[in-house]
Amino acid sequence: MAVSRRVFLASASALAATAGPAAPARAVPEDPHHRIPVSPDDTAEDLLRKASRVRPTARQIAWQRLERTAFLHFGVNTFTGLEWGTGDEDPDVFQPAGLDTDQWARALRDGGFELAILTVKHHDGFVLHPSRYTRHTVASSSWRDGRGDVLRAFADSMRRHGIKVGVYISPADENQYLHGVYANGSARTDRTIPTLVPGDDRTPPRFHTLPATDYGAHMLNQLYEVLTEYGPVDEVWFDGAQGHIPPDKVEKYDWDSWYALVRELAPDAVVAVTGPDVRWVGNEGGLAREDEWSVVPVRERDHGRTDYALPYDAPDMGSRDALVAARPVADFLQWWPAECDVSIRDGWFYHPDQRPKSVEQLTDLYFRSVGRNSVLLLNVPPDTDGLLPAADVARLREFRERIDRELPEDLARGARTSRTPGGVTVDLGGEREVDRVRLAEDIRYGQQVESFVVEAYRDGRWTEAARAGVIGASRILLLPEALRARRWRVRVTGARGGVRIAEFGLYRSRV
Ligand code: FUL
Repeated sequence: MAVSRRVFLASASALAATAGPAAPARAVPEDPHHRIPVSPDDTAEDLLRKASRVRPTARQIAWQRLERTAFLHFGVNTFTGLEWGTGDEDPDVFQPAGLDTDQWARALRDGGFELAILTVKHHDGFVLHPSRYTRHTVASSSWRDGRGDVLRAFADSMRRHGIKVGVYISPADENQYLHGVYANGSARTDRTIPTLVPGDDRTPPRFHTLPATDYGAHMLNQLYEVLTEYGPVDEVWFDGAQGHIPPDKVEKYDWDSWYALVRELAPDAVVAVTGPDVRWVGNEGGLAREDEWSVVPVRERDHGRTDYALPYDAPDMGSRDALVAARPVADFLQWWPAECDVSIRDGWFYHPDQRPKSVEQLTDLYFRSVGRNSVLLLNVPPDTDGLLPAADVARLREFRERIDRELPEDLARGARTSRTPGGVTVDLGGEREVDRVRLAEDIRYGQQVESFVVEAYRDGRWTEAARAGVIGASRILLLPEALRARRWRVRVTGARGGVRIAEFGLYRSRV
């Protein structure tokens, strides 16, 4: 696998987790370096100094190393053909007769994926496990006589195949709207989680008291089920959508309470997208910016929600200019690395008339996400049989094989390496042809590099091979043509603070 092949010059060992007690709910307890307060009075130099001091949490470091992660959109929409359901579907439409989550896991493993996120609940409110808190679930379908549990099968299969488990739990819930729970205008009051129901035989080690609306409590109870009954979870993915409810209705999400419960029950999980740990890159095409910063200016909104200080799709999220542009509105500079979500097909859910993207398209997406300091989140939707379609399975394997050929053996592995304050030089011991360069900063010390050049020693002098901006956790450069040289170096030409290069890999592609 590409991840294990990567050579780190300084290994990024795990830091201690920083989870805190869940109750009472409050803004997410974090390492003080995860985000640093800023004010409109800060000078440009103050902002730069603070940006240089921001650090990732242990769970973010682990997440940024995953490289390739997968999304599985699966639910009633798979059977109705919709992308957004209505909440009043007949649960009996859900009939994945041939469900085989081991087939999903094998295909994802073969595609080089390290984590997979299942839509446990999409905006329609249909839940893929037999929840105690709604009847819009697999248990109301005649599939497997109402005893089916897709979340259980998914989580077990992924772990059996060494893939980490993530859950998508839509905050928007059309079904709960129809039942008068979602957006019902109820007050935010203290709730006891889990809320036991008649016949409930759970004996929780402790109950959590968290402020929430009626619907907020419903979400908390669902989170409690998912995070206590299905083993360890490594990513909780919250969308920000409100669903198709009348414009005068709104559910003000209890983000602080939801985050506090996740931290308590799944301390290693990153909370993604509408969450403090992982930032949506700003498009659903899987494309990161050329210079993608993990340290970005943010605002804190609505019960602790991390929000962009600049527009979510601003072309520049974190340069010196961006820090200054955000100054009037920013509350913090935060470690908020980008995740690039995109579907292998046009839709998020399976539609028989759609086809998977080509290997060339997927490879291009890889270089524009993983190659640009981001994590790729590729959606591969299961079909109405409950299987990943054969064409997609084949495409995933071809994709992984192609990346293996794009970045085969690292020629710099084991090479003589010398370090200077401004860079790293490697001596390959003999002339080698190189056309791909992979770099990483040791992000335990933040993201510092603003510009750098890669040079090859040719004809008695250092010659520029490539020039770029940020590095971060992962930067891959494609050289316009293969160059032959014995000595190679990376020279940092602009930085915010002390730079530690963790990886300087040199490759000759075989494509
Ligand atoms: C969006 C949702 O509305 C889509 O249906 C999909 O789940 C995507 C990943 O996030 O905001």
